[in-house]
Amino acid sequence: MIQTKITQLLGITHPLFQGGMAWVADAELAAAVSNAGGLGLIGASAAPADVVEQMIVKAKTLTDRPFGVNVMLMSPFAADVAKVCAEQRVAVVTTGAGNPGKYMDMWKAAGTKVIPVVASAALAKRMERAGADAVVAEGCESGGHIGELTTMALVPQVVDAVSIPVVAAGGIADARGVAAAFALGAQGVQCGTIFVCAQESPAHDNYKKLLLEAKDSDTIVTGRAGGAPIRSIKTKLTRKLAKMENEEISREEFEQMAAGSLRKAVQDGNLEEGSFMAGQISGMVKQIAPAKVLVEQLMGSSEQLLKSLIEERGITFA
Ligand code: TUI
Repeated sequence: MIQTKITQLLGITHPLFQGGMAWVADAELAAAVSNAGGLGLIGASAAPADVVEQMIVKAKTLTDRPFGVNVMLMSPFAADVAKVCAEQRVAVVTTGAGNPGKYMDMWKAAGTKVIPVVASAALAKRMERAGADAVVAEGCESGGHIGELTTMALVPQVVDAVSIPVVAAGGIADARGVAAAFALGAQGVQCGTIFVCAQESPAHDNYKKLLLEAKDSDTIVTGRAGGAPIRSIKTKLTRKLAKMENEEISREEFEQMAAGSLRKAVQDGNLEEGSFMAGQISGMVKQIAPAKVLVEQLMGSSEQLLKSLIEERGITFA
Protein backbone atom coordinates (compact mmCIF):
# COMPACT_ATOMS: atom_id res chain seq x y z
CA MET A 1 0.00 0.00 0.00
CA ILE A 2 1.15 3.52 -0.76
CA GLN A 3 1.65 5.46 2.47
CA THR A 4 2.35 9.20 2.44
CA LYS A 5 2.15 12.27 4.68
CA ILE A 6 -1.51 12.52 3.62
CA THR A 7 -2.45 8.98 4.79
CA GLN A 8 -0.61 9.74 8.07
CA LEU A 9 -2.21 13.16 8.55
CA LEU A 10 -5.77 11.92 8.01
CA GLY A 11 -5.55 8.32 9.23
CA ILE A 12 -6.75 6.94 5.89
CA THR A 13 -5.58 3.83 4.02
CA HIS A 14 -5.03 5.27 0.51
CA PRO A 15 -3.83 8.80 -0.38
CA LEU A 16 -6.90 9.30 -2.60
CA PHE A 17 -9.63 11.92 -2.22
CA GLN A 18 -12.96 11.80 -4.04
CA GLY A 19 -13.77 15.32 -5.23
CA GLY A 20 -16.65 17.14 -3.53
CA MET A 21 -18.72 17.39 -6.68
CA ALA A 22 -21.89 19.49 -6.54
CA TRP A 23 -25.07 17.35 -6.35
CA VAL A 24 -23.04 14.17 -7.02
CA ALA A 25 -20.94 13.85 -3.87
CA ASP A 26 -23.63 12.88 -1.35
CA ALA A 27 -23.44 10.94 1.92
CA GLU A 28 -23.63 7.53 0.20
CA LEU A 29 -20.82 8.21 -2.27
CA ALA A 30 -18.58 9.85 0.35
CA ALA A 31 -19.13 7.00 2.82
CA ALA A 32 -18.46 4.38 0.13
CA VAL A 33 -15.11 5.99 -0.75
CA SER A 34 -14.15 6.35 2.92
CA ASN A 35 -15.14 2.73 3.58
CA ALA A 36 -12.85 1.77 0.68
CA GLY A 37 -9.95 3.49 2.47
CA GLY A 38 -9.87 6.78 0.55
CA LEU A 39 -11.22 10.12 1.73
CA GLY A 40 -14.86 10.56 0.75
CA LEU A 41 -16.10 14.13 0.53
CA ILE A 42 -19.63 15.46 0.73
CA GLY A 43 -20.04 18.31 -1.77
CA ALA A 44 -21.94 21.12 -0.03
CA SER A 45 -22.15 23.07 -3.32
CA ALA A 46 -24.99 25.62 -3.03
CA ALA A 47 -27.10 23.54 -0.59
CA PRO A 48 -28.52 25.17 2.57
CA ALA A 49 -26.74 24.37 5.86
CA ASP A 50 -29.51 22.09 7.19
CA VAL A 51 -29.31 19.92 4.06
CA VAL A 52 -25.53 19.64 4.46
CA GLU A 53 -25.99 18.81 8.14
CA GLN A 54 -28.37 15.97 7.24
CA MET A 55 -25.80 14.60 4.79
CA ILE A 56 -23.08 14.71 7.48
CA VAL A 57 -25.32 12.95 10.01
CA LYS A 58 -26.19 10.29 7.41
CA ALA A 59 -22.55 9.73 6.41
CA LYS A 60 -21.69 9.16 10.08
CA THR A 61 -24.20 6.28 10.13
CA LEU A 62 -22.66 4.78 6.97
CA THR A 63 -18.96 4.86 7.90
CA ASP A 64 -16.68 4.86 10.94
CA ARG A 65 -13.79 6.12 8.80
CA PRO A 66 -12.81 9.77 8.34
CA PHE A 67 -14.75 11.66 5.70
CA GLY A 68 -14.88 15.32 4.76
CA VAL A 69 -17.07 18.12 3.47
CA ASN A 70 -16.20 20.36 0.52
CA VAL A 71 -17.42 23.89 1.27
CA MET A 72 -18.12 25.83 -1.92
CA LEU A 73 -17.25 29.38 -0.90
CA MET A 74 -19.33 31.06 -3.64
CA SER A 75 -22.47 29.54 -2.09
CA PRO A 76 -24.83 32.01 -0.42
CA PHE A 77 -24.93 29.52 2.48
CA ALA A 78 -21.14 29.14 2.84
CA ALA A 79 -20.92 30.80 6.30
CA ASP A 80 -23.67 28.60 7.78
CA VAL A 81 -22.26 25.48 6.14
CA ALA A 82 -18.84 26.33 7.58
CA LYS A 83 -20.40 26.55 11.06
CA VAL A 84 -22.22 23.21 10.67
CA CYS A 85 -18.92 21.51 9.74
CA ALA A 86 -17.35 22.80 12.96
CA GLU A 87 -20.38 21.87 15.11
CA GLN A 88 -20.44 18.38 13.62
CA ARG A 89 -16.67 18.09 14.14
CA VAL A 90 -16.20 16.88 10.59
CA ALA A 91 -12.77 15.23 10.24
CA VAL A 92 -11.74 17.17 7.13
CA VAL A 93 -12.96 20.29 5.35
CA THR A 94 -11.85 21.10 1.83
CA THR A 95 -12.90 24.36 0.22
CA GLY A 96 -13.40 25.52 -3.34
CA ALA A 97 -13.97 28.66 -5.37
CA GLY A 98 -12.54 31.15 -2.90
CA ASN A 99 -10.39 31.98 0.13
CA PRO A 100 -11.57 30.25 3.35
CA GLY A 101 -9.30 32.37 5.60
CA LYS A 102 -12.10 33.69 7.80
CA TYR A 103 -13.34 30.20 8.78
CA MET A 104 -9.94 28.68 9.46
CA ASP A 105 -9.72 29.39 13.23
CA MET A 106 -13.22 28.02 13.84
CA TRP A 107 -12.41 24.76 12.03
CA LYS A 108 -9.04 24.35 13.71
CA ALA A 109 -10.70 24.88 17.13
CA ALA A 110 -13.13 22.05 16.28
CA GLY A 111 -10.21 19.72 15.51
CA THR A 112 -11.10 19.69 11.81
CA LYS A 113 -8.26 19.28 9.32
CA VAL A 114 -8.44 22.07 6.75
CA ILE A 115 -7.38 21.42 3.16
CA PRO A 116 -8.23 24.30 0.80
CA VAL A 117 -8.36 23.68 -2.94
CA VAL A 118 -6.08 26.18 -4.68
CA ALA A 119 -5.42 27.01 -8.29
CA SER A 120 -2.27 29.11 -7.69
CA ALA A 121 0.91 29.01 -5.63
CA ALA A 122 0.05 32.45 -4.17
CA LEU A 123 -3.18 31.19 -2.58
CA ALA A 124 -1.40 28.02 -1.39
CA LYS A 125 1.12 30.18 0.48
CA ARG A 126 -1.62 32.31 2.04
CA MET A 127 -3.44 29.15 3.14
CA GLU A 128 -0.30 27.70 4.71
CA ARG A 129 0.23 30.93 6.67
CA ALA A 130 -3.42 30.82 7.79
CA GLY A 131 -2.91 27.32 9.24
CA ALA A 132 -4.00 24.91 6.48
CA ASP A 133 -2.97 21.29 7.12
CA ALA A 134 -2.47 20.57 3.40
CA VAL A 135 -3.70 21.92 0.06
CA VAL A 136 -5.27 20.39 -3.01
CA ALA A 137 -3.60 21.89 -6.11
CA GLU A 138 -6.27 21.63 -8.81
CA GLY A 139 -5.33 22.06 -12.44
CA CYS A 140 -7.67 23.24 -15.20
CA GLU A 141 -8.05 19.70 -16.59
CA SER A 142 -10.66 19.32 -13.82
CA GLY A 143 -14.37 19.49 -14.28
CA GLY A 144 -16.42 22.29 -12.77
CA HIS A 145 -15.04 25.65 -11.70
CA ILE A 146 -11.38 25.90 -12.68
CA GLY A 147 -8.33 28.17 -12.55
CA GLU A 148 -5.82 28.98 -15.30
CA LEU A 149 -2.94 26.56 -14.77
CA THR A 150 -2.64 22.93 -15.80
CA THR A 151 -1.96 20.24 -13.20
CA MET A 152 1.48 19.65 -14.76
CA ALA A 153 2.48 23.30 -14.26
CA LEU A 154 0.60 24.00 -11.01
CA VAL A 155 1.52 21.04 -8.79
CA PRO A 156 5.32 21.39 -8.79
CA GLN A 157 5.08 25.16 -8.28
CA VAL A 158 2.72 24.71 -5.32
CA VAL A 159 4.99 21.94 -3.94
CA ASP A 160 7.92 24.37 -4.09
CA ALA A 161 5.92 27.21 -2.53
CA VAL A 162 4.73 25.45 0.66
CA SER A 163 5.98 22.91 3.22
CA ILE A 164 2.58 21.35 3.94
CA PRO A 165 1.55 18.27 1.90
CA VAL A 166 0.06 18.84 -1.56
CA VAL A 167 -2.68 16.72 -3.13
CA ALA A 168 -2.80 16.85 -6.94
CA ALA A 169 -6.14 17.17 -8.75
CA GLY A 170 -7.18 17.58 -12.36
CA GLY A 171 -6.70 15.07 -15.15
CA ILE A 172 -6.04 12.05 -12.94
CA ALA A 173 -8.02 8.91 -13.74
CA ASP A 174 -5.62 5.99 -13.70
CA ALA A 175 -2.32 4.69 -12.34
CA ARG A 176 -0.26 6.72 -14.81
CA GLY A 177 -1.81 9.94 -13.52
CA VAL A 178 -1.21 8.93 -9.90
CA ALA A 179 2.45 8.07 -10.63
CA ALA A 180 2.87 11.40 -12.46
CA ALA A 181 1.36 13.27 -9.50
CA PHE A 182 3.89 11.68 -7.15
CA ALA A 183 6.68 12.54 -9.60
CA LEU A 184 5.51 16.18 -9.46
CA GLY A 185 5.91 16.13 -5.68
CA ALA A 186 2.33 15.47 -4.57
CA GLN A 187 1.59 13.36 -1.49
CA GLY A 188 -1.84 12.31 -2.72
CA VAL A 189 -4.39 12.68 -5.49
CA GLN A 190 -8.00 13.80 -5.81
CA CYS A 191 -10.24 12.33 -8.51
CA GLY A 192 -13.67 13.65 -9.36
CA THR A 193 -14.91 12.62 -12.78
CA ILE A 194 -14.28 8.87 -12.38
CA PHE A 195 -16.48 8.88 -9.25
CA VAL A 196 -19.46 10.34 -11.15
CA CYS A 197 -19.61 6.81 -12.60
CA ALA A 198 -19.34 5.04 -9.25
CA GLN A 199 -22.26 2.70 -8.63
CA GLU A 200 -23.08 4.68 -5.45
CA SER A 201 -23.08 8.00 -7.33
CA PRO A 202 -26.58 9.53 -7.53
CA ALA A 203 -25.83 11.06 -10.94
CA HIS A 204 -28.56 10.45 -13.53
CA ASP A 205 -27.93 7.59 -16.00
CA ASN A 206 -27.76 10.14 -18.84
CA TYR A 207 -24.80 11.83 -17.08
CA LYS A 208 -23.01 8.50 -16.64
CA LYS A 209 -23.73 7.59 -20.27
CA LEU A 210 -22.30 10.91 -21.52
CA LEU A 211 -19.09 10.16 -19.62
CA LEU A 212 -18.86 6.56 -20.84
CA GLU A 213 -19.23 7.77 -24.43
CA ALA A 214 -17.00 10.86 -24.16
CA LYS A 215 -13.81 11.29 -26.16
CA ASP A 216 -10.71 13.27 -25.15
CA SER A 217 -11.95 16.51 -26.72
CA ASP A 218 -15.54 16.33 -25.51
CA THR A 219 -15.29 18.89 -22.68
CA ILE A 220 -15.53 22.67 -23.07
CA VAL A 221 -14.91 25.67 -20.81
CA THR A 222 -17.63 28.29 -20.52
CA GLY A 223 -17.98 31.39 -18.35
CA ARG A 224 -14.41 32.69 -18.66
CA ALA A 225 -15.72 36.13 -19.58
CA GLY A 226 -17.89 36.29 -16.45
CA GLY A 227 -14.97 35.32 -14.22
CA ALA A 228 -16.25 31.87 -13.26
CA PRO A 229 -14.92 29.42 -15.86
CA ILE A 230 -16.56 26.00 -15.75
CA ARG A 231 -15.53 22.83 -17.60
CA SER A 232 -18.31 20.49 -18.64
CA ILE A 233 -19.26 18.01 -21.33
CA LYS A 234 -20.06 19.57 -24.71
CA THR A 235 -23.86 19.69 -25.06
CA LYS A 236 -26.35 21.97 -26.76
CA LEU A 237 -26.33 24.23 -23.67
CA THR A 238 -22.58 24.49 -23.20
CA ARG A 239 -22.01 25.12 -26.92
CA LYS A 240 -24.61 27.92 -26.68
CA LEU A 241 -22.96 29.34 -23.54
CA ALA A 242 -19.58 29.22 -25.25
CA LYS A 243 -21.01 31.19 -28.18
CA MET A 244 -22.48 33.79 -25.78
CA GLU A 245 -19.05 34.16 -24.22
CA ASN A 246 -18.31 37.38 -26.05
CA GLU A 247 -21.64 38.91 -25.15
CA GLU A 248 -22.12 40.74 -21.88
CA ILE A 249 -23.80 38.61 -19.23
CA SER A 250 -23.42 39.35 -15.53
CA ARG A 251 -21.69 37.01 -13.10
CA GLU A 252 -25.02 36.63 -11.25
CA GLU A 253 -26.86 35.64 -14.41
CA PHE A 254 -24.12 33.18 -15.22
CA GLU A 255 -24.10 31.70 -11.72
CA GLN A 256 -27.86 31.29 -11.74
CA MET A 257 -27.70 29.55 -15.05
CA ALA A 258 -24.83 27.36 -13.90
CA ALA A 259 -26.45 26.46 -10.57
CA GLY A 260 -29.85 25.61 -12.09
CA SER A 261 -28.42 23.73 -15.03
CA LEU A 262 -26.16 21.69 -12.76
CA ARG A 263 -29.11 20.27 -10.83
CA LYS A 264 -30.92 19.61 -14.11
CA ALA A 265 -27.92 17.60 -15.28
CA VAL A 266 -27.25 15.52 -12.18
CA GLN A 267 -30.82 14.86 -11.02
CA ASP A 268 -32.90 15.02 -14.20
CA GLY A 269 -30.30 14.03 -16.78
CA ASN A 270 -31.67 16.92 -18.87
CA LEU A 271 -29.59 16.78 -22.05
CA GLU A 272 -31.08 20.06 -23.36
CA GLU A 273 -30.61 22.36 -20.36
CA GLY A 274 -28.22 20.48 -18.10
CA SER A 275 -24.60 21.37 -17.36
CA PHE A 276 -22.69 18.10 -17.00
CA MET A 277 -19.48 19.16 -15.28
CA ALA A 278 -16.61 16.82 -16.11
CA GLY A 279 -12.85 16.83 -16.51
CA GLN A 280 -10.60 16.32 -19.52
CA ILE A 281 -10.14 12.66 -18.58
CA SER A 282 -13.81 12.00 -19.39
CA GLY A 283 -12.59 9.94 -22.35
CA MET A 284 -10.87 7.59 -19.88
CA VAL A 285 -14.06 6.75 -17.95
CA LYS A 286 -14.94 3.27 -19.14
CA GLN A 287 -16.91 1.59 -16.36
CA ILE A 288 -19.62 1.94 -13.79
CA ALA A 289 -18.29 0.14 -10.73
CA PRO A 290 -18.61 0.25 -6.94
CA ALA A 291 -16.47 2.97 -5.35
CA LYS A 292 -14.49 0.23 -3.61
CA VAL A 293 -13.52 -1.30 -6.96
CA LEU A 294 -12.55 2.11 -8.40
CA VAL A 295 -10.40 2.93 -5.35
CA GLU A 296 -8.73 -0.48 -5.19
CA GLN A 297 -8.08 -0.69 -8.95
CA LEU A 298 -6.61 2.80 -9.05
CA MET A 299 -4.40 2.46 -5.98
CA GLY A 300 -3.43 -1.17 -6.62
CA SER A 301 -2.30 -0.50 -10.16
CA SER A 302 -0.54 2.73 -9.08
CA GLU A 303 1.53 0.78 -6.59
CA GLN A 304 2.42 -1.78 -9.28
CA LEU A 305 3.30 0.93 -11.78
CA LEU A 306 5.48 2.85 -9.33
CA LYS A 307 7.33 -0.35 -8.43
CA SER A 308 7.67 -1.44 -12.05
CA LEU A 309 9.02 1.96 -13.10
CA ILE A 310 12.11 1.09 -11.11
CA GLU A 311 12.25 -2.70 -10.82
CA GLU A 312 10.64 -4.26 -13.87
CA ARG A 313 11.85 -1.76 -16.45
CA GLY A 314 15.37 -2.56 -15.37
CA ILE A 315 16.26 0.96 -14.40
CA THR A 316 19.44 0.95 -12.36
CA PHE A 317 21.26 3.77 -10.69
CA ALA A 318 24.98 3.74 -11.39
O1 TUI B 1 -14.53 24.80 -6.64
C1 TUI B 1 -14.12 24.04 -7.47
N1 TUI B 1 -14.90 23.49 -8.42
C2 TUI B 1 -16.26 23.70 -8.53
S1 TUI B 1 -17.23 24.62 -7.53
C3 TUI B 1 -18.57 24.28 -8.45
S2 TUI B 1 -20.18 24.85 -8.08
C4 TUI B 1 -20.41 26.27 -8.96
N2 TUI B 1 -21.62 26.46 -9.44
C5 TUI B 1 -21.90 27.56 -10.11
C6 TUI B 1 -20.97 28.54 -10.34
C7 TUI B 1 -19.70 28.36 -9.87
C8 TUI B 1 -19.40 27.20 -9.16
C9 TUI B 1 -18.24 23.48 -9.46
N3 TUI B 1 -16.94 23.16 -9.49
N4 TUI B 1 -12.80 23.69 -7.52
C10 TUI B 1 -11.85 24.28 -6.64
C11 TUI B 1 -11.32 25.52 -7.21
N5 TUI B 1 -11.14 26.61 -6.52
N6 TUI B 1 -10.96 25.72 -8.48
C12 TUI B 1 -10.51 27.01 -8.57
C13 TUI B 1 -10.64 27.56 -7.32
C14 TUI B 1 -10.31 28.87 -6.89
C15 TUI B 1 -10.34 29.94 -7.75
C16 TUI B 1 -10.03 31.21 -7.30
C17 TUI B 1 -9.98 29.08 -5.56
C18 TUI B 1 -9.68 30.35 -5.11
C19 TUI B 1 -9.72 31.40 -5.99
O2 TUI B 1 -9.41 32.67 -5.59
C20 TUI B 1 -9.56 32.97 -4.23
C21 TUI B 1 -8.97 34.28 -3.88
O3 TUI B 1 -9.66 35.02 -3.19
O4 TUI B 1 -7.82 34.51 -4.27
